[in-house]
Amino acid sequence: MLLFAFAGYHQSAIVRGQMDSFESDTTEGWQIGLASDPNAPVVVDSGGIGGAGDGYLLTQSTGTGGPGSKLVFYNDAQWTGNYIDAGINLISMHLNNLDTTELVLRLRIESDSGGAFDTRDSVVVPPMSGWVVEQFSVSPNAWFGGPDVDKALRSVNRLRVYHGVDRFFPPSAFKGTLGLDNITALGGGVGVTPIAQPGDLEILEVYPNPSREIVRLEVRGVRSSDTSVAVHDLLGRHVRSWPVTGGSVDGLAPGVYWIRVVDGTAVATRQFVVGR
Ligand SMILES: [Ca+2]
Repeated sequence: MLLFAFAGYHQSAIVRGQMDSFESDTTEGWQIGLASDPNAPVVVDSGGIGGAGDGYLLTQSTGTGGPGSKLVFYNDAQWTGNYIDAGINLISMHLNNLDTTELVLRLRIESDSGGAFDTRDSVVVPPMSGWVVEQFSVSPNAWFGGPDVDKALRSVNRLRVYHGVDRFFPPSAFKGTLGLDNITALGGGVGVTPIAQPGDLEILEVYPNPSREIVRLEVRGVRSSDTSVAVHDLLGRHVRSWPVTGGSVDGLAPGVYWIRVVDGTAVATRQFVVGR
């Protein structure tokens, strides 16, 4: 499946549709900065949202003071770059709170030229949650900080994920254990205007939507002969492969799904609904 062909390969700047799935035995650049720290993120090769054999990223903090006391980790590789031009307005993650304290998660971007910003809204993950799917808005109005959010989003040097009850960084020491999987950069989310360049790969139409039998797609910007369409459920499971013109939803449970079109190195995603 083409999706896995990209696992383990990372460009140096963000691209719409990129996904960290932790199937390559590396943390895919997620770190806390100290290789010697006992609580640096690690990859667990089984027990992700897909169950046995599905790898995920495990992060921990002690809450006792000193290195590794706070649940804060970051990436300064494939999650850097220009979020505006890449058309990214959501970051989706599969999360599993493996401890007995509620997690209040936020994102932080740091830019050498635009300053540092934290997400206004947090994602709350209940104690011992099991795997859940959450999305962070990364649109310009999702952030507070300073001085220049547009400049920061165009030149992100570091993306952090952290537990912080208050909107202050760095957060307090905290004892937590969090699993993450399928960290995905999305554009064109519900209620958000997609930012597209003319000629970019884009799913223009999904119809009918909601769909019951056959879904037809209108895709703009296909340039290569190596194009695939995959359908995923909200848990990230691959449930269908279609030609670029669309396909059948026969047998799929009613609910929300993602369509992911891959054309060479370009990726476009869009949500649709399977009706009853
Ligand atoms: Ca995985």
